[in-house]
Amino acid sequence: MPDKLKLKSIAGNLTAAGLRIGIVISRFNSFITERLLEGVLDALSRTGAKENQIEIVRVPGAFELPVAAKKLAQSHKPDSIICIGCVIRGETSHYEHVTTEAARGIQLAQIDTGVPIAFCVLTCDTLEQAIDRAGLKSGNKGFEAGLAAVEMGNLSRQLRAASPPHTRSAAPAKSPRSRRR
Ligand code: INI
Repeated sequence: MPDKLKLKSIAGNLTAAGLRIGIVISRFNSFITERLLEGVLDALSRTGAKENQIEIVRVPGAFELPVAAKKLAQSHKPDSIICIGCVIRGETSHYEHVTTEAARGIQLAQIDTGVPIAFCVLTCDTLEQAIDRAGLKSGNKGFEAGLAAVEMGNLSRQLRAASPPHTRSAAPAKSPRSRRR
């Protein structure tokens, strides 16, 4: 990279102070989703969130996560949302439909509303895999999603506030009159 370019980059920090966070959690496989919720809340409290900054919405299954997340984003306008679910592969093709539509719907909801939505939906072949990812062997995926939500909430705030690069200048521009002299 040439020495003379001093490029500014923007990244969200991991401080939850002042952020409003929504959580949408599915009751299906609640044995797993409640553990993921514990991981999310751990990340939020370690980054400084207080109870009055967090709102929890419950839905029947992962298939219902997108519509609830979208409505929450539109009505309460949180800084970010975390969708929590767990889909375990069964004998039928139901699994494929639920996982595909949950992922697609959550992506559409965040693109349509502009509110970042962390994807904390486990898609597993077995219950054992789900247990591992909800805090046993592979850490708690809820914790990762909580951190992502805090980072993206802060990034969104900064992007809303930041002026685009071409409007910034290192030194104030001289007026045409003073340049003529
Ligand atoms: N919902 C889940 O969240 N996880 C699953 O594993 C699951 N399976 O396997 O069926 C599941 N199904 C329910 C679905 O999300 C809807 O709630 C239901 O189809 C009603 O719309």
